[in-house]
Amino acid sequence: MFDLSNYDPDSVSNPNNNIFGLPTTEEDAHLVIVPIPWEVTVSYGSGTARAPEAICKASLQIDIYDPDTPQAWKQGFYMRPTDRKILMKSDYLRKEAELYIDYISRGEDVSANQFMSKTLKDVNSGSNYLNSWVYDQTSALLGKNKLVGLLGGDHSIPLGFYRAIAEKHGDFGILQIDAHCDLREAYAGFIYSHASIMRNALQEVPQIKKLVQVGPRDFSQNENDYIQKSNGRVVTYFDRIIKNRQFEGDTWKHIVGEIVDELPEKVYISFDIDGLDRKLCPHTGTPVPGGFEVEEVYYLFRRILESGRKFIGFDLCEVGISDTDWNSNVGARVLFKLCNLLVASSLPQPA
Ligand SMILES: [Mn+2]
Repeated sequence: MFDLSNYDPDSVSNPNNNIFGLPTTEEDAHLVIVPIPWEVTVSYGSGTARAPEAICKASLQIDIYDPDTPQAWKQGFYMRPTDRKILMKSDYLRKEAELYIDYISRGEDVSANQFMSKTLKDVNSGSNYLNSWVYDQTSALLGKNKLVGLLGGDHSIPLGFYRAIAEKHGDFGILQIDAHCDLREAYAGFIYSHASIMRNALQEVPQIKKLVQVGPRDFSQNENDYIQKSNGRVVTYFDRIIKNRQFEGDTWKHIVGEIVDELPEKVYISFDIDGLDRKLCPHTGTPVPGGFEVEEVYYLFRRILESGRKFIGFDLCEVGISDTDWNSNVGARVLFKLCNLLVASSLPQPA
């Protein structure tokens, strides 16, 4: 078991330590964070593939104390080093994808161009490779009874993890915090686009019985129709509906009660950082005005935990990078909260 008898959380962080400055090894840790440095299909700003390293650096500054779950960190959190092969593959394919997006944005016909047809094929097979890689990594960790969280990268990354979680846990629900619905079909021809993650998840992972989306404020008619036709499998709390209810005097407490009631017993959190107000994620891939403060989302998480539901895994995606470390600073704090929740939820008594 992880021995923290000599660890003083109030001391200055040793930069050689792991995430949050903890002296943890993978073997010791109850929870393992797998960084996924991947952003091949991004349609706007780039940089998220390098977020895990920036977040790890920023995480050394965090105070190891969460009043909601004060004992949880003692279970040990560990983040694996970034896989350079995956990062290089992402960099290469992203360049190809950029040329392709530029080509189709001019209204050109892909099937008429051999080079572009090959590019599209390469990107899609690269995404397939990534999905299998994520599945292999995460199912091996789950097999060792580790708790697992993913750190992106763009929002296309968790599909392989959803498959692994489904095999381990059976039926579950996803709570998605996001400015977007991510229910598009093959955005720009990319089957496994960041804008399609939930569409693909619902299609390929039947154990996902419910998708509860909180915060979308930039979505298409098609996505809206898809939600309406989902027979309640997808329930969306749009930003404007939440805000309108609050303007009319409804409380966040009341709305959160409804959201919690929609969730099944086992809850997976898919946290796209752009669900927050942009001031908290200025360099995220696809920023949108509106969104939440962190405390509003933490309150929702707390209520889910108090309801007796169980968190089974998470991904945190779309955190940007910049010269100032503000994006990664917020990202590190959200990551710490997610780690604490997942561990607390796995203990017999709330930690
Ligand atoms: Mn998203």
